[in-house]
Amino acid sequence: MRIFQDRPITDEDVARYREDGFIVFESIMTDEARSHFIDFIDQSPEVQDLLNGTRPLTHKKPFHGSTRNPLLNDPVTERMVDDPFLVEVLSRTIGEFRFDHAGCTLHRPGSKGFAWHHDCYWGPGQRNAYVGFLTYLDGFRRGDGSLSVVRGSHRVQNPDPQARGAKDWRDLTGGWMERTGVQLEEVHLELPAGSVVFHNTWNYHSVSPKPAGSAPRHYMYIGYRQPGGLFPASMTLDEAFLNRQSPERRKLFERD
Ligand SMILES: O=C(O)CCC(=O)C(=O)O
Repeated sequence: MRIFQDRPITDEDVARYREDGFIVFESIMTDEARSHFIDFIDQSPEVQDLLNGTRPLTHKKPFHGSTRNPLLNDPVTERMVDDPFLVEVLSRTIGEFRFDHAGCTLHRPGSKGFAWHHDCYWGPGQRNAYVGFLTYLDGFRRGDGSLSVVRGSHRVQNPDPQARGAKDWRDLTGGWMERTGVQLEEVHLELPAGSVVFHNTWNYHSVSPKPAGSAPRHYMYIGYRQPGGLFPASMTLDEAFLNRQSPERRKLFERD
């Protein structure tokens, strides 16, 4: 099964990543791979529990069903980690890279979305790049679980974890625009099915709520980092998984 369409990474893409902190690849995933991942999400026990109402009601995000680690439970995800398209994006933007984590989620109508935040929290002395592929299996219309990003905000790098949950990204930048004179710009995306947003995790982003009556949203994430330190969400992979990887491939999963 091919996972991504052929799409060379251009110098313009790389320049956009450096300037904006993200690159949008519209409809880049093949329909076959999209259907596969949608079925994987729908059939996962966690999502089934959510849909059948058998999940405890006290759960923090009652409208989200996150699946088991897709990397350990789905051979196509296992293959996707070093898919030639992802490898080219990563090599051209951050150079050497390691797998960091992966996840799949079902967002149901009624879910609240996510307030402005970034996903990068470096430890002391840590400066390795941390990036991810946000994958929208069904795509989205603006205002219906849609992603907004702040162009150029990867430069701010405000490590304050309190940034999470603040109402407006301007509150999170700690006066960065005033200090530097560089204007940041909010971009509200609308994407067709199978689109991928590759982002620097310092980029501020938010997700709009999903209105009642809208279709469920199938979302997939795969994160990578340069060697140089783990992040809070970095995944530990089990021995059985690591043992079946070739020696060259094991490098991808090193925890350096
Ligand atoms: O669901 C999305 O579109 C993005 C999710 C997100 O903001 C995050 O995982 O940090």
